[in-house]
Amino acid sequence: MSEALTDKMSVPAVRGSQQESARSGAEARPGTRAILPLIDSPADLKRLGQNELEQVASELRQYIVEVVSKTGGHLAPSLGAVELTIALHYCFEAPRDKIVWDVGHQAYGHKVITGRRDRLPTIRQYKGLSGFVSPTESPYDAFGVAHASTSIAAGMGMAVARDTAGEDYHVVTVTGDGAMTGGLAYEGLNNAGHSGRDILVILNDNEMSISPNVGAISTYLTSITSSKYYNRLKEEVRYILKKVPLGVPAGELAKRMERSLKEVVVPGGLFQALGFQYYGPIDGHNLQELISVLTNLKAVKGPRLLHVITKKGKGLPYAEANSCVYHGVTAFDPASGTMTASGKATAPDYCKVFAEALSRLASDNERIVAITAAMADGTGLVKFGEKHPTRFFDVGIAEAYGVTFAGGLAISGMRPVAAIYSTFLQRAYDQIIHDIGVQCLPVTFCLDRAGLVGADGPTHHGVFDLSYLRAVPNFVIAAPKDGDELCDLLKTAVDQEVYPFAIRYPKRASRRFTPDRAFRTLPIGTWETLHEGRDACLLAVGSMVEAAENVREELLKEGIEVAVVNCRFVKPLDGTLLRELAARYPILVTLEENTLRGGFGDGVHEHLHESGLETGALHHIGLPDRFVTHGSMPQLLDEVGLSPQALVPRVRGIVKGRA
Ligand SMILES: Cc1ncc(C[n+]2csc(CCOP(=O)(O)OP(=O)(O)O)c2C)c(N)n1
Repeated sequence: MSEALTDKMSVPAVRGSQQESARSGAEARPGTRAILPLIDSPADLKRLGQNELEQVASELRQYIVEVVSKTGGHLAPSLGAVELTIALHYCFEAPRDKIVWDVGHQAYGHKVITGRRDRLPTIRQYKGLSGFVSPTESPYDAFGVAHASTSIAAGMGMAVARDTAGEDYHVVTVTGDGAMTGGLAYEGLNNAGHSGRDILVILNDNEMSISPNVGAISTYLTSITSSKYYNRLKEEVRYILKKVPLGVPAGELAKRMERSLKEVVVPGGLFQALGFQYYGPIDGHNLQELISVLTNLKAVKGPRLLHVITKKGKGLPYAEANSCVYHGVTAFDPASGTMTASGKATAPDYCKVFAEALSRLASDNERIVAITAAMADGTGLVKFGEKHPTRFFDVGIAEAYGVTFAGGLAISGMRPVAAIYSTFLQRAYDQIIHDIGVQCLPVTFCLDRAGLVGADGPTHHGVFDLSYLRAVPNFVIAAPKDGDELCDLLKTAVDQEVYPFAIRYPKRASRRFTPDRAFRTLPIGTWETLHEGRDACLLAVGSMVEAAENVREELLKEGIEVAVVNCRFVKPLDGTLLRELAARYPILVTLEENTLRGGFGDGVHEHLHESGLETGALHHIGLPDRFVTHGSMPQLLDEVGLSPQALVPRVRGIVKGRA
């Protein structure tokens, strides 16, 4: 432990677990020395007694609140996992033992315990800690994660590698009940259960995905937690723990705990049928119980699943009451929970425009249905669900299923609109090709968070969709320059019955949105010349139209005249206009917030080349062939050369022949 860090931490008042647990009596008394500043690694935890561990839990929770109230980030998931995090690091020997998080947004406590306490205030900031879990950041981060439902698959890979090498470390996954709605989790359970390998899956069940969890699995888990088994176990464990305090090695405690756990295995449970020994459910905020059970489960062999019940947002009354809102937050006032407004937008976000437009279109067309994969809030579809409950489907964290489900709806005459973030649609690539593209089904895909997303970083940037969709025959791909055009594109998409149709837009203000305006149908494959020019023509897609107009303004001051074309259809592109522009302008510059590999610029190049036209004067601006880090949008745009201050000299250089 570092002796230098013994000062009492100043932290806001947060309800700690010990207040729930009269037994522990561990509430830090005023004047008590803080312990968290002494925890530099899990080894430091192992030297603590029960009361001190309870105090660490309380301080950890307060520290997370203190930091996230300033930085923003994922709050409620991490607060819910505090005791579980401490118990895991107390019982297991990470990094030798592998603790594999799922999604990783609940791992702020894990970061603090594993030597990153002082850097937590840099979380999600440029060059700071990642908001998720990444082996490049720490050896304690066993596997990189941010998309859901991967933990069991990754853990199984580690278990097989361990067995192959004849080693003997533990593999423990921490998998949320939301993550359990993803098919990949079941592929993992299926494989692990059959293999008989030693793996411990901890099901962190807080009954919440981001929104309340959905589907039969969620109902099944609730039926377990409300069953007599849970209550019996609770009583039994409490009884044993009362009699045998923590710290007693093996012996009586171990024997009695094991007997109790075996007795409460849910008969015929789903997990048992999949080859897992099921244990629990247990209270995920009772440290003593967690530590006792985990200690005992270390000695059990084979695939085991421990069902742990936690409360998302634990300790902060407003976050507990509204964990959906406090799942991910901007900076907020810790006393009241009031979040700081993130700037004054002149127009509503694209996601809000999309939701309003879809509701309007659905009122006129009963065949329109909306699909989300556990992102009802993020995609703006909550209101749609309230207005059209029978035409709204939250399929859980199941993007692949959602896409094929949309295919089934479309082939049966419905007009499905699947609203899925660009980054999460990557999960469904085979479904996009096999179930939608090949059959040319008129499914509308609305890809929110297209382009760079800022603080969530490389796992979440939506910068591949133009490339991965452009490769699929039959797809129409479009990107609006503003909110009004998003409405028009959406109308165009749902009114036609011929093609799969993808519309991508960023998480940003929509520039212009005119409520109650009549939507227009746009001719598919047409571009729009916004400004004529002389020296060059900027071919801009979506978010880059505004950037191109800004470049034009700036360069006009220097006597350089660049045209700006809104290339709202990336596929099919406007071949007639493109060939005309290629003949008219000495320089063409494509601009896109997508990787340059296989993106819009490549499409323009292919078209000119296939038309037998010269491509020498064609330049591309877009994202580089590397994963872009996390940070604020201005920082990231600057880093990749797409910020206004970077674009102006880049285009000037191209026009003047210096690029
Ligand atoms: C493939 C994928 N789709 C959607 C998301 C967005 N997402 C982030 S966290 C989350 C909910 C996860 O719920 P759970 O696993 O229960 O963890 P909890 O937040 O409740 O701790 C969702 C849907 C994601 N990370 N990955």
